[in-house]
Amino acid sequence: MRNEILEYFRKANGEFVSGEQISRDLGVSRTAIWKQINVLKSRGYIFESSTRKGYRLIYAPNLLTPLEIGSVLHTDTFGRKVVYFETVASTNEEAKKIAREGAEEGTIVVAEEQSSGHGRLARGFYSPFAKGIWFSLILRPKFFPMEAAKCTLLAAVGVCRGIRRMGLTDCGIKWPNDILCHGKKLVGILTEMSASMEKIDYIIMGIGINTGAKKEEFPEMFRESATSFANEGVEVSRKELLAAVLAELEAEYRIAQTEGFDKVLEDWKDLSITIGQNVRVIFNEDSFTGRAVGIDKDGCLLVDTGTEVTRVIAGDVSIRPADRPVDLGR
Ligand code: BT5
Repeated sequence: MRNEILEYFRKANGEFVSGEQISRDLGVSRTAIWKQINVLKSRGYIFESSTRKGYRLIYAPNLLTPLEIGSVLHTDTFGRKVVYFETVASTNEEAKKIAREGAEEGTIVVAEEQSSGHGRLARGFYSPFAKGIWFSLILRPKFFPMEAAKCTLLAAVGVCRGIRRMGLTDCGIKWPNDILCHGKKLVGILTEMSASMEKIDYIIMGIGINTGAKKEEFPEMFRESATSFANEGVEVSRKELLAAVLAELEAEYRIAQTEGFDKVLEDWKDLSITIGQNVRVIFNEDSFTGRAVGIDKDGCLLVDTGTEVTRVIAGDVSIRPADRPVDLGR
């Protein structure tokens, strides 16, 4: 009911709405409405009230509460269930916990801030309060575990499309699943899975999108290699961005579930900034250079070294433009 009440106020566009009118339309008592408005107030919403005219919404907080997300969401299942934290160690860890307890597909864990957000190989992921979208999506796909790696590519396609829709049209995917804008990292994605030999139990898609952090706020270690919507000069509503990303992810996931991954791989190539680039592939202490010429049906990067085409499997390797020194941030 709280969502419906909020919807009322949103439609009223800052004008007064009478409590009597809402209670009539929603078929609940005025006391019930009053109680819900008090809950909203306790969560940071500010109302002006007038005995004659009713209530007027003056301020809605810029947070990713289930209420706020619900008010702009246009998906069937993704994001319909939200587990919300103001602060949490890592949304991926929480998502794993609830997935083990049976949380259903499409559930998301969202936090305003992560104290131990992480990437691959236990690398940290900077996730300051309300300056980005830090969330994890739980999936229970029907395809085989060997297909799961391609979910990483699927995630990048959905996120990249959602971001472009919200105005950052210059972003693209760096293989396998970082999203860059003007050569700098805007998004990190960490996909984790629990599966037996023949069946996937769950997949967690952990996604971090920088929205509000300015260059000087990023930790020095990757200040030069990170970016955000704010840095790129694009103002964005976090909840609208999350809704757009979830809608694109849901659409792409549906295609993968019904038709397989061919279309996803095509979409990935269309959004890729890696293909056609001269890259350096780095694993452990070793590296080689070549031209990224495509990805194969398993999502592996194909790198033409001049003498052969090498198939690079995502995991512990990292790639960067071939002309960049090796010790720069990823
Ligand atoms: C990633 O790892 O980029 C995947 C990050 C996934 C984060 C999400 S947020 C929600 C969910 N909960 C989690 O705990 N994780 C997921 P990797 O490819 O290993 O890159 C990590 C590297 O990116 C770091 O070593 C830094 O150099 C850089 N980095 C850290 N924070 C960043 C940020 N906010 N923006 C851009 N670069 C960052």
